[in-house]
Amino acid sequence: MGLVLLIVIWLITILSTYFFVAKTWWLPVGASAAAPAIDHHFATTFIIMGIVFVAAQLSLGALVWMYRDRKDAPKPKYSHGNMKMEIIWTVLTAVLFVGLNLMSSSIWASERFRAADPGAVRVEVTGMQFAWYFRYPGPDGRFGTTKPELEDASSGGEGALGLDTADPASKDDVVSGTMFVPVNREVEVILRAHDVIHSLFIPAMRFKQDAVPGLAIHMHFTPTQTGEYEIACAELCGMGHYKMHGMLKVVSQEEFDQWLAAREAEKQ
Ligand SMILES: [Cu+2]
Repeated sequence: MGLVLLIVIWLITILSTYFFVAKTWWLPVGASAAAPAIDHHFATTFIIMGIVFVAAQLSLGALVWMYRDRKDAPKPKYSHGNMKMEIIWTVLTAVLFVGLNLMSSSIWASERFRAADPGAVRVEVTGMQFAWYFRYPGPDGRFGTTKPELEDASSGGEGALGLDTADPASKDDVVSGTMFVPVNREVEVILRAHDVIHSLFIPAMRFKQDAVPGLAIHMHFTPTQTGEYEIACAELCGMGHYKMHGMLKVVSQEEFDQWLAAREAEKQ
């Protein structure tokens, strides 16, 4: 029985490790400025944790076999544990955990705590059950007022956001169901939620941030490759969570200007 367990434990360990080493299911393309640093940190974490995982599982299998039930086995002894060992692995785990956090904190800070470039494209992203809306301030550079009493999710677009058309600043606001941004320019995301907590997740941008009702959370990222990328909601936000899906289109500055101008024209 000890041998069977040893084989099962080692097989699971080797098989699961293989998929990570062979990168069978790996990250999608990283198309933002922060992607290389994030991926590097991700890989470092995986290698360190992978070594710990493989070592722990291999010794588990070996110990199961070494201490299997045998006729001539020595009598089992009760152990109170080993204080020294407890301290060593608790400290090691703490150092590893805190160290990995410190190593990555500058990446997080660069997208969250550093203010966005003055020339960044500002996009207000609103999550609601179960859609994402993207609002651009238009030529005046100001977002118009939104009012909760004007919100009507069924009307979609501006109506869903509760845009107050009486406010002059709202006249040129553009609301879209698809996120358009120009390539190689910083995008300042102003993240909001209407109802529950959602999470804006754009895997190709290595971007993920919760949207919390009552807060306007500022984050920024810089797309470096044109293309179409998936947007998902990464917070279990209700029955329709699975279909809370959107698209990010990273285009040239020219195409972006044309798109925005066309949306403005539609409004007139
Ligand atoms: Cu959601």
